[in-house]
Amino acid sequence: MRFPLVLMLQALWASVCQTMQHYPAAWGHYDVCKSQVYTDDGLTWDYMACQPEAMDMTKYLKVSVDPPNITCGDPPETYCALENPYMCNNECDAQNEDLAHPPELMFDFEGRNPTTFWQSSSWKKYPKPLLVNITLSWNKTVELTDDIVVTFESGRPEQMVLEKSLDYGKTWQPYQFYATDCLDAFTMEPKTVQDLTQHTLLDIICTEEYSRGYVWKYDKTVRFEIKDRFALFAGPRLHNMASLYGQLDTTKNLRDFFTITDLRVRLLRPATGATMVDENNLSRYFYAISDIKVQGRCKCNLHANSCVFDKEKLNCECEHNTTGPDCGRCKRNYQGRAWSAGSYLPIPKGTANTCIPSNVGPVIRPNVSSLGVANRNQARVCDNELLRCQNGGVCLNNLRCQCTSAFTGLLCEKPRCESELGGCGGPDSGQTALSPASLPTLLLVLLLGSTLFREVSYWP
Ligand SMILES: [Ca+2]
Repeated sequence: MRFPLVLMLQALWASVCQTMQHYPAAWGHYDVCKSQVYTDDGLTWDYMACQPEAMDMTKYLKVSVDPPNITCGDPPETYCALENPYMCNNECDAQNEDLAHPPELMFDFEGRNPTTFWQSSSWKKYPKPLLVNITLSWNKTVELTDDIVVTFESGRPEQMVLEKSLDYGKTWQPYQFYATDCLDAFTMEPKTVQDLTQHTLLDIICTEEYSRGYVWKYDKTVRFEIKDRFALFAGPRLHNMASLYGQLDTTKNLRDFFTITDLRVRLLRPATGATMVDENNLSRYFYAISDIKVQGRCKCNLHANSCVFDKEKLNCECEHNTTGPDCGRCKRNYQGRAWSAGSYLPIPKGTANTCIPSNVGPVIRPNVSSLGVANRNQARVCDNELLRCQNGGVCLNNLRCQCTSAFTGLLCEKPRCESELGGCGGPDSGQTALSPASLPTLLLVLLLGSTLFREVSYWP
């Protein structure tokens, strides 16, 4: 009875493997950190490079606006429409919830009508510049995966800079300059992202694309184009992510370019809609932003596939015996070799570069109080909750199964008597690889594999 079942499973496994070869993109997700595989030595863990899914990062940020009193409404103020200086009935009052425009309204759920937005005081101190910094802080390294999009409720500013920090706001670098006239504002030649090449991808440009006149009432967004930059390596529809991953892996500058801890929008000059500022109607000039989109993922150095928001902070749930907010170091007792980030290469599963025990072959001291206590970051051979040692075996410190006398193998899956008698082929024959006791585990492996079939909807 056993033989046909073995053949059937082998055929199933072969077809699963074959199918997966046709879906390399699904593997390119890097969404699994480890899986159990069956080798001649029994069940062992196979470790892979892994990363959390991309998500809406605006749910996890702290926003600050500087100068602090620049938000409108304290004292209450009225505004004129930019298009019509005689329509001055828009009111802002910080004390009245319906008329207040606090910074949080840049990150609330959009889709309601009318839109909700943050708004600055108007340009009452003209000709002194109306300067506002909006800083978004994650207190965590984040890798951007999609365009940053700022949607204005006012006219788009005539001059602004988007900046980034990689050291929690200590130092700042420009990401992109925006102006109606780049030469005049920043003495930079105007460019667009389409002018960039693989060799100039890291160049900081000034663009006039997003600052054109307020008359285009529906041109409300200012964009920092992440995907167009990815496309320089991955192709126009990002179909060749392997090429991008390969570049990210080998070029630290490129990786760092898309990595941030903070973003800062520096608003330098509001929309005026004309060459002259109308000094009699300064209530026309202000900034208002209804929405800011930032998509990204926690940077976990390819050592975690999830990131949790706990105590107001994002933290990677580190695997591969690593620890720290970015899985940036080896755990205690796992410093057998220097820490190293995981690698996207070779495509598609990458290299985990796990931390290994300080003393290879850790001394296991069975300790009654620690039996079955799961250390969630540790590489587990067995687990009393999920992957129970079989045939009466007991899991010791998640590191090995203590088998009863009749069984052997990593999970006590091999009948000892049969192997001694030569009846079940012995542990080295390979026949035991599909013994009935190991079938549930093989099915688990198949099940895990099948979860990787999901289609890629956007950059992973
Ligand atoms: Ca809003």
